[in-house]
Amino acid sequence: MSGELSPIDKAKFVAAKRAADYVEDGMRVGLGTGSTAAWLVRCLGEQVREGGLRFQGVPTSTRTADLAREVGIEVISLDEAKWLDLTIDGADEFDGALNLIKGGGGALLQEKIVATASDQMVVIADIGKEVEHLGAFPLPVEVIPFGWQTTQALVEETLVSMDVLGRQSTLRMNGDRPFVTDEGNHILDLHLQRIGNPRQLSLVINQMPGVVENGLFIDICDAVVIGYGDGRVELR
Ligand code: ABF
Repeated sequence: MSGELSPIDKAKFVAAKRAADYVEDGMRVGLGTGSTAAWLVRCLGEQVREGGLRFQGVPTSTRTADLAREVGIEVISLDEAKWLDLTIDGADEFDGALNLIKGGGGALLQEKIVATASDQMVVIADIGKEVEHLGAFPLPVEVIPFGWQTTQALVEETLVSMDVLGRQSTLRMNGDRPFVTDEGNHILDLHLQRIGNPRQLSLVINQMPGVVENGLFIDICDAVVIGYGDGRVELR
């Protein structure tokens, strides 16, 4: 399945393949979004088709739902599952405390709901996602379309009193139109460079009217499976 891969894709593939070992018969599993999570879904599909693995998957986006069905995974909704044994998902950054920035793929809201409803969350990532301090990757904040510019101004104003280096934000675009999430919302990307206190920032951002959720995952991730371009895998 992996053929001839570039080092970055190999790193994603080996992390995903190792994390697939966490999935056992009878489990209900949250399936993440993004290119690393897509490798996971393909690996699990192969095990379902050829190895007889039986589990139910709860996708975190329409993209992942489509892929999961295509590779033969039984897909159910979160409300059908009610609670999950495990979620495996990618990330944009992770730090030493296993706090994360997610949402570069635009699916942070479903990803956070699904991960929070799971006994265990395992992140799969290439080593390039590891950081000392979160924030070099722009922090995605999902906002409702109504009055989004007012929400953006409020967010930027509030950042003045936060322990961050940058304060600019941009509306995520899809061509010449605002990007629209699976829930019909927009995304503001906050260019903070360095987040001194991710927990406090997350709480403050989520209190603002117009904000639906932000991409900081604090105390949600239990383990990170890290892939390297030479095929090595490491567990944090
Ligand atoms: C999802 O996909 C995200 O939360 C994150 O934004 C992104 C990571 O993408 P990739 O695996 O393609 O780097 O997991």
